[in-house]
Amino acid sequence: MNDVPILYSFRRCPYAIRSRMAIAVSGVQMQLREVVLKNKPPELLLTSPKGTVPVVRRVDGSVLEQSLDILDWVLSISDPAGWKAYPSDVLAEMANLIEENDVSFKQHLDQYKYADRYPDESKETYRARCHTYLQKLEDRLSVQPHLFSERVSYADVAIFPFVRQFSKVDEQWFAQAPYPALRNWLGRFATGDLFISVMKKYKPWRQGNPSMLFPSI
Ligand SMILES: N[C@@H](CCC(=O)N[C@@H](CS)C(=O)NCC(=O)O)C(=O)O
Repeated sequence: MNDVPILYSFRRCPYAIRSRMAIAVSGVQMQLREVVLKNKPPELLLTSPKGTVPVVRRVDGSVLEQSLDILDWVLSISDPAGWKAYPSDVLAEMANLIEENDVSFKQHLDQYKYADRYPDESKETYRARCHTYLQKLEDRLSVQPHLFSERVSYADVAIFPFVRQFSKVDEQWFAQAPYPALRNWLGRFATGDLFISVMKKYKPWRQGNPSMLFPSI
């Protein structure tokens, strides 16, 4: 199996979900190693000492330690749905929207999700801080079905798992929140075959376990 890249992943991690979606759509096959974050296998830490997932170890031994690098790599090999088939100025706009997600929205999301760990402010205050970004997404989605056009892009896939996390913090609140287009977009992704296929459960990997090919054939 030395000729197949290795993916260290954690099922519910939004960064890992975006990577698995891109890997699955590209068809670039990997050996999936499901990780328990509280008990990381030494092989992961040897491959990438910073200890976050997702991580890909390529066949030549080089390591990708950032989810977006994994997306870029597999889509550069195969991008059958044209997720990155956009003009360079649009790709730059996508990169900005993703960066805002990964930097500020993610921070507000964590504070909202784990509000009990951040007693300085109320859960509602943390949720309100998520609004500027979510409204930006809502504005885009109220004029087109996906963030940058009629069809799915790299940005939709990179951002969707985080909006999903937001929606799950208080599902009742989200169901009546002022984000109808965002809800619709989220619902289409969350019930789509691609997302469902990448959420399959795998047992945590340990040295000596048989390799699990992902996407499975
Ligand atoms: N910038 C990284 C972030 C990855 C990340 O933070 N992953 C979380 C899980 S969602 C993690 O592995 N945290 C380490 C831990 O909880 O020990 C990426 O894009 O891949």
